[in-house]
Amino acid sequence: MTLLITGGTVVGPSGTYPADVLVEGEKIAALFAPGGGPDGVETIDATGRYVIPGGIDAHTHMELPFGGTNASDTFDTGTRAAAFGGTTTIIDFAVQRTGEVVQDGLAAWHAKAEGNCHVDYAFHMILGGVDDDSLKAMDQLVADEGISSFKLFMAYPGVFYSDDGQILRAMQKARDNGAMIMMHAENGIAIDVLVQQALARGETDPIHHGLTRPQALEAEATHRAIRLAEVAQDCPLYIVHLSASQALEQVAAARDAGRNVFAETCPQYLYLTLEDQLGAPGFEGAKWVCSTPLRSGREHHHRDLWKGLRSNDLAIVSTDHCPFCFKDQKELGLGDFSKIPNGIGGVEHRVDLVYQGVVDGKLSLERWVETISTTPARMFGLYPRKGVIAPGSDADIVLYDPAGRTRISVETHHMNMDHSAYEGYEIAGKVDTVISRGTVVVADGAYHGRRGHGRYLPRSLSSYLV
Ligand code: DUC
Ligand code: ZN
Ligand code: ZN
Repeated sequence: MTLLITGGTVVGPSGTYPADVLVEGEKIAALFAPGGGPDGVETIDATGRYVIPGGIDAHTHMELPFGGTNASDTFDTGTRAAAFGGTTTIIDFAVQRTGEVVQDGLAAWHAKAEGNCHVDYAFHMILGGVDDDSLKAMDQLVADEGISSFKLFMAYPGVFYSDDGQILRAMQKARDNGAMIMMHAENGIAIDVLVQQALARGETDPIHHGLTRPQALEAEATHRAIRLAEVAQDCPLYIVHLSASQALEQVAAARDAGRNVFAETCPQYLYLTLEDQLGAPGFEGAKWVCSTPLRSGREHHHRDLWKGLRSNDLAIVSTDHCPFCFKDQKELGLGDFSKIPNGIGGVEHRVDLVYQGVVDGKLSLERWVETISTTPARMFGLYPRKGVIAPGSDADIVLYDPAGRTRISVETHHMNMDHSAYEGYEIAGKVDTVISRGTVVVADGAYHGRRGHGRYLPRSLSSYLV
């Protein structure tokens, strides 16, 4: 099918300019000066809209078994919600549990996703146990499976935790095979001591989840990860869900020193706070229990994170989409905050929430597109197939209406959650039309996509490495 998108303003890494975009089949075929495209083809009028590459959410957890339950979005419900929000690619985390064969964990993730996704998907691999076998498996996944990034945890002892020796070995392997090490940087051993002490004092409310995970323990782990990567001869390192000013200082210092260190943040750390959300009365705050935790609004985390996005010390905004319903799931932690499943759902709202930063004068239009699409594609080996409006790229295209408005609510969202972390938020801007590999999947607020349209994307190495 041939489709011409006319009258819009293309936004991408090379700037913002009026252009008509020709789509042939699943690919972008050409860009024309306005009015320069062929006649007699199906046309979408994008007048007054931004034409941007489909969003890439580089951090999701569909169906993750965690905290005694499973994340409530399946690949079906979660990728459909992603499409509604202008995200046309997700990179989810396949899981190797401690004692499990890495390839078995990956096969289980393929089985969950295959035939169920509405948009394209790729995988990172969580290593829950670093040993001789999993180190060997890293080479095989990079060479044969299109998986070029591995997540390790300095938190969650007894679940996903790796000690410093394991981390160093995985980093040395990544240095050799070109993979990216993604790090959950929180000192989980120290956090567990604080958690036990808080519970012994009778401090059981959700806010204590945040108070027992102080930013010093995120900054310390971030620093340690950076130094371990240095010992591993500057292994590429990507800090996930960075939430705190002091952790950002560590990343900025490493980047100033020319190191292969990158980081992402998430909308929850740009908008929500420990006091207002996690500290909501009664058990309500459980909705916002996630790790790393929301930070204090009395400090300057929001300001510093937006600045980090401008300066590229923070390269990407991902969601860490890990939804749990309040009823029966978050409620597992009634009377004990440490039993609340960790996670916030937001895959549907990232494109809008970061656009609000443009409206508020905190980010340029181009930086918006970079942080939600182009940089994730480059960081994780999907560029230029994804992340750019250019001939030869997949026709993953979002028409974004700056004059529209988005109101976020559980009443209207499409994620499989019984609450919204952003209930009542109003965004000046709106996802208007979403195209995934040449197929219109969302238009006029209605869904036209289908389960099974989304394909697995084998990835190459990061474009940011020399
Ligand atoms: N943090 C969360 O909040 N949920 C899933 C895993 C993680 O690291
Ligand atoms: Zn994590
Ligand atoms: Zn995560």
